[in-house]
Amino acid sequence: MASACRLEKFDKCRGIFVAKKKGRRCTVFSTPALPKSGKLDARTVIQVIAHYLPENAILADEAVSSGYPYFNYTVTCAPHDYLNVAGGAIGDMMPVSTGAAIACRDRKVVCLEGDGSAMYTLQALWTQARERLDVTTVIYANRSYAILNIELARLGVGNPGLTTRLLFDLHDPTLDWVKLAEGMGVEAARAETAEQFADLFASAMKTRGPRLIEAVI
Ligand SMILES: Cc1ncc(C[n+]2csc(CCOP(=O)(O)OP(=O)(O)O)c2C)c(N)n1
Ligand SMILES: [Mg+2]
Repeated sequence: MASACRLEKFDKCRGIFVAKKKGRRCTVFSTPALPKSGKLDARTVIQVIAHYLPENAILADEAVSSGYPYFNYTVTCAPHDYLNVAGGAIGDMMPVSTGAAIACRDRKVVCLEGDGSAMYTLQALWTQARERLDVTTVIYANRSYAILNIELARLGVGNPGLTTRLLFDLHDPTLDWVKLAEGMGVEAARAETAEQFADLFASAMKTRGPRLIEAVI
């Protein structure tokens, strides 16, 4: 923090410090901690992202059922813009990230993408490679349309049959996101632990250009 900045109070509601700099009110952001556990899940993915996200990044969120921890874990992270899917739509955020990176060439774009949603618009990766766009895509590879199982439970379907369960399953064959991305000219790698994901994400934030990380959760 610059010496001219004087701390006033901690805003518990927003999780940020409020300070005064040259007589004007400003906020002070603190880098969120990295996760302690080696397990990779929706929570540890966003903890890593919140830790390394650079200031002024654009974060496009189509993490679907994995998206809920974003709001808890990013309150104190570097200020950024947040784009979210309009209700009921699917597959928006890979093209939205591509457009954001074209519009704002000097800003890092991070796309949080469910594996099922990604299948609707994965050709955006080819455009990102062709245009050398600075987009890091994180695929939440839960091998499922997980949200639809949640919706089914909300409808009171306690024990769906095998045929119904298979409709929401994305195994057999398992999608290989590393190969899919590499096949379109985008550098890619797979993470199965929080440490692996942290290394890959940190490296993606340090370098420019399209990257994809398949986070197996
Ligand atoms: C055109 C269209 N088809 C189907 C749906 C229904 N739908 C909503 S979310 C979703 C699956 C999302 O799967 P994924 O991106 O893997 O996220 P997860 O549920 O696993 O978190 C589907 C099929 C939709 N919204 N729009
Ligand atoms: Mg999924």
